[in-house]
Amino acid sequence: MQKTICITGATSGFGAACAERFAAEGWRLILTGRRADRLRALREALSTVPVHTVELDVRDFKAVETMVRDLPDDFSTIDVLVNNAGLALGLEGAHKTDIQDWDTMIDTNIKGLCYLTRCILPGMVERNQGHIINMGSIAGNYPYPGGNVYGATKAFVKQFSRNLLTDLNHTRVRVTNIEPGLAESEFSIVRFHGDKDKADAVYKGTEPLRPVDIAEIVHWVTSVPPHVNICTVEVMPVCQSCGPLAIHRDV
Ligand code: NDP
Ligand code: 8X3
Repeated sequence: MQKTICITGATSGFGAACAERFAAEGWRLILTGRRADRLRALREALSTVPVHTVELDVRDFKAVETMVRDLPDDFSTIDVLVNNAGLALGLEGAHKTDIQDWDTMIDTNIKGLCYLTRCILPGMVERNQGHIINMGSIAGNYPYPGGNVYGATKAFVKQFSRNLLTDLNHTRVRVTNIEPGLAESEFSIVRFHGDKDKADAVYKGTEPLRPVDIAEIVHWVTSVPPHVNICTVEVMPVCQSCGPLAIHRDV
């Protein structure tokens, strides 16, 4: 039976790579994002499988509800939801940051992820089958200067994923939190509000993770036997590690 995957934030980076990866396996795709031109291009590029695209801002609960309610029959049984849409904005200290950036990250990375989950999960529970894959981050595990609210949203994703597993313990629905480290996509361009030079500097002299690496992991967690739940995958490029604790000395 052809399976159906719903991927949020499919218009770029990890989401687009996941769409390609699952298309190659013959899955039915529900692809969402705000950029209509990118969705159109995906539909054309992935025409070997059935693709349903929805222009969707995950921060809009009513739109999320409508999307799920109005899915064409062929796409209405979602086997896997990849809660991938998300972003970091800014790298300022908490005393300088733009409050709107904080609001946008909270609304997208936390509330948007909750909205999709809340609307799609009932069908999975009813069918006693499904998989929610959340895109967390190492930023939810390790603090770094300027990571303030972004890292905190990803810490939310970690605990939400764990709590979901307890709610779903009586079902066969699986939940996975994937926590990537440094990965090159449009992530840093977005973080630095379109400053491409600043974004490029993040990856200079490194061999970062690529979106295809993450797509491979997303595919792997779905492909283990149904009684196995990969709860968390933390993944960094070889060139990255955790830093030592910092001590400021007044000397
Ligand atoms: P990209 O910027 O390349 O992709 C982000 C995607 O999210 C885009 O498709 C964008 O689509 C979508 N998106 C953003 N805001 C919204 C919104 N309000 N509604 C709907 N879609 C939205 O970044 P990545 O692929 O790297 O990031 C994907 C996820 O991975 C994010 O959650 C990010 O936090 C996480 N992550 C990234 C890491 C990295 O280093 N790159 C590391 C760890 C985690 P559109 O603009 O068309 O709406
Ligand atoms: C993205 C990784 O280190 O830029 O979540 O926060 S990091």
